[in-house]
Amino acid sequence: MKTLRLILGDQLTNTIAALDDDDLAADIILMVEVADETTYVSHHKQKLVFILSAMRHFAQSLTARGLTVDYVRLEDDGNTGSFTGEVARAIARHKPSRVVATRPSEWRVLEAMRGWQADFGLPVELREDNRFFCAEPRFTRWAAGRKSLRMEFFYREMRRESGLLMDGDDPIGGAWNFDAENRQSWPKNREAPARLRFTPDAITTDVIAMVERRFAGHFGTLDAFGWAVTRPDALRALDHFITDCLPSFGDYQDAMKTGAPFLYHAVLSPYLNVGLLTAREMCAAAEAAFHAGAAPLNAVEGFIRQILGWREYVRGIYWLKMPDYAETNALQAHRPLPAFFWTGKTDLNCIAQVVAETRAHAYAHHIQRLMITGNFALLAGLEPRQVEAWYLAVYADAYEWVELPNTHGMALFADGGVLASKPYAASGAYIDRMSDYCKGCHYDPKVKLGPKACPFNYLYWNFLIENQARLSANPRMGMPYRTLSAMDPNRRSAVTAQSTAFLGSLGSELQLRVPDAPP
Ligand code: FAD
Ligand code: DLZ
Ligand code: SF4
Repeated sequence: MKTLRLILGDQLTNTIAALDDDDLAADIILMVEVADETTYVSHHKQKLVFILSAMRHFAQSLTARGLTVDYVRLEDDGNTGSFTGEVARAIARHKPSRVVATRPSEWRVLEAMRGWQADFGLPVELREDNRFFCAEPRFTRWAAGRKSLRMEFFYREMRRESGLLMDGDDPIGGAWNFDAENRQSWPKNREAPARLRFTPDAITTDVIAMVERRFAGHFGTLDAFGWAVTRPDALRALDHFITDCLPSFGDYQDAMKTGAPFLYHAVLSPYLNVGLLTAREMCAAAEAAFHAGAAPLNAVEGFIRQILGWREYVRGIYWLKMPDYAETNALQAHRPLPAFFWTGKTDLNCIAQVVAETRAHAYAHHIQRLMITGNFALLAGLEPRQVEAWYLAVYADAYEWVELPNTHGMALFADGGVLASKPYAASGAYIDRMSDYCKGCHYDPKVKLGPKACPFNYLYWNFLIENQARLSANPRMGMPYRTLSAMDPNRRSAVTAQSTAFLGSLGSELQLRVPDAPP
């Protein structure tokens, strides 16, 4: 039976479910570059180059395995621009008896695929994505009947089921979580380690030229493109992280330093999310480093928790709650995204630094995303949909299944507390403690009101005032609301007045998006 096997751009794994059969000799493997995917948000240029080049290299590796690959490029004649259109054309070309695919990672693509069997008049088999520790039904079972879906409890079950860092039924080291040791700021004279980057080969160079030509108006630069685009290179990046960075990963996980975007972070999420690396092998490599005495428990547990805990958990929440999840706006935030999210032109130095690094690398680490841009968007009451479109566009690792819960739930509290027990709201003092950004800033994090006051300071109190009816009953917000109620009424009015003036001066989103057409 001749089968058409579809592999999407984030399914670049040799053992992907759609290829899981004994005899693939008569089959056609279909991979398609389509305008729908390259333009549903204004993807960072590096994200486009990374995905398209990784797809082309993956197709080459399948051909080298002796498989037949039908690869459609973005600029090929007749390209319809959609997955549905390209599968229809491939069916007409190859006349298969059935189509096999792995379930897509995003809701909008699954919605389109659900109609294929009827549209094409032949069997379409969608297989469970086997690259996650926790299959969707398993997460649904975990969530059933629970009042609160906190990550920590889910994580413990995943530890038990995977056996990672376990000593029989107990966690190695006697605790599930060593975060108390993981909150250090960056020491003054410490240098961040050099990171492995990869020189573009001929395939990547071709894609860079195409992206520069076709997506000139998209956010980001390609000057520093150094992402791995093959599995062997992604494995080298993993090896480098485990040896040179993992030992200090935990200690400085929350630190931020000007001009040093990566610190001891893995910088592996783009590879993991497209399938060049797997979650199991990343966790196993970290665990092996611990058992070999090469990395301490606080670092290894912290790293494994990000993948086995957070990553699996946000995916579970996404599929449990979509499509309604994306529609909520629990804090009724409606202000437009300021243009400086795209231009970086702002005198708030922390934001300017994070946007500049994002533009240069299509990367920012978790605390930059959560506590700088995310915190600002939360305090300023920016419209969730606009903020989410920004996060989905600008990071090389961004796919809705992982971006949306992190932005909508964790950063913006737009889900009303499904994911986080309280909003991650912080004033300038937090940013000053965890970074060196404030030293180069026009504003002063110690000043609360007036022209030199850090905007995060008055916006923090203004956020509490604006959301008093929605948040004051939250037991974890008791302390800030008690402080607010003790605030001098004149001071409270001054906070509101300065916040209103500041928010009124923000302006709105620049339209950077250009039509996906060659000049
Ligand atoms: P490290 O900090 O070194 O962590 C190791 C790995 O753990 C990562 O590679 C990643 O796969 C995983 N991980 C860590 N934190 C999370 C998390 N909260 N959710 C899921 N996986 C996690 N991550 C994405 O992969 N794609 C996104 O689109 C994305 N959007 C985000 C948006 C916001 C507002 C926030 C606050 C976080 C977002 N994250 C996203 C999570 C996290 O910031 C990135 O996974 C991380 O910064 C990737 O860099 P790294 O590989 O150096 O990670
Ligand atoms: C993100 C992306 C981009 C930019 N381009 C493509 C593409 O041309 N072809 C493709 O198969 N996948 C691409 N992707 C990844 C898809 O958006 C991703 O696989 C789906 O959203 C999964 O639901
Ligand atoms: Fe950001 Fe405020 Fe620090 Fe400036 S002073 S860098 S705005 S936190």
